[in-house]
Amino acid sequence: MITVAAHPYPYAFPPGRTALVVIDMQRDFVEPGGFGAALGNDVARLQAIIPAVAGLLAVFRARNWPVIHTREAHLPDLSDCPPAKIARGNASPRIGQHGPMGRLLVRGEPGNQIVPALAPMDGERVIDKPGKGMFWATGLHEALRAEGISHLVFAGVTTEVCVQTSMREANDRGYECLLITDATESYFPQFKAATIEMLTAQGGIVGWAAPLAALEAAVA
Ligand code: TIU
Repeated sequence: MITVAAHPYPYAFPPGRTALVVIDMQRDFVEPGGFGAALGNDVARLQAIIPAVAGLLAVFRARNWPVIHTREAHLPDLSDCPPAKIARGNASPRIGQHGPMGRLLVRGEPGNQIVPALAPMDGERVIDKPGKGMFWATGLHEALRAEGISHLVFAGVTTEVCVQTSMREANDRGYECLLITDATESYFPQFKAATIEMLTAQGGIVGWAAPLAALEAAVA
């Protein structure tokens, strides 16, 4: 086991049974003209974590530990997108409509691709998920169980939406979860802080949190 200095207490993980999950570092959320911007958000905050996420990817890739990337993505006919989700937020443009990076949150569109600096490498799993959580309608739990994965390290955006939902889904399925605090971000700094506090309160009710440096020190 490798032990990371984490909050609320040290996080121990077994190499080989631990995967990195990078949530939704796609142009739709991180670049101007995407879905995040269409909802009225300033995307600059999210761009700032790209170097930390790259550093986290480097830790896992250097050791050939499994890496999973997710994208929030719908089928071109939107048959996997509930009408309530399309209507929500009164965004302009909406999910499925055209923006400067193609149709918003639609599989295969330029805006749906992971930012080039964090592009998936051969052999890394890429999950297109129709929901905020990574287990809803993806089959991912069955795949991870078959591979013996028991621990998940989380990064990506946004902290309180897709990252938190995925970490809660993972916790309910029995995974031991660590969130890397400088490799996740929200459009709202207060929501990021509150999310980390909520996930780790009550003795780590959902999981642990630690900065990238703590993980790097633990694996060195
Ligand atoms: N709006 C927002 O904060 N997030 C999302 O819609 N999706 C993800 O977090 N990926």
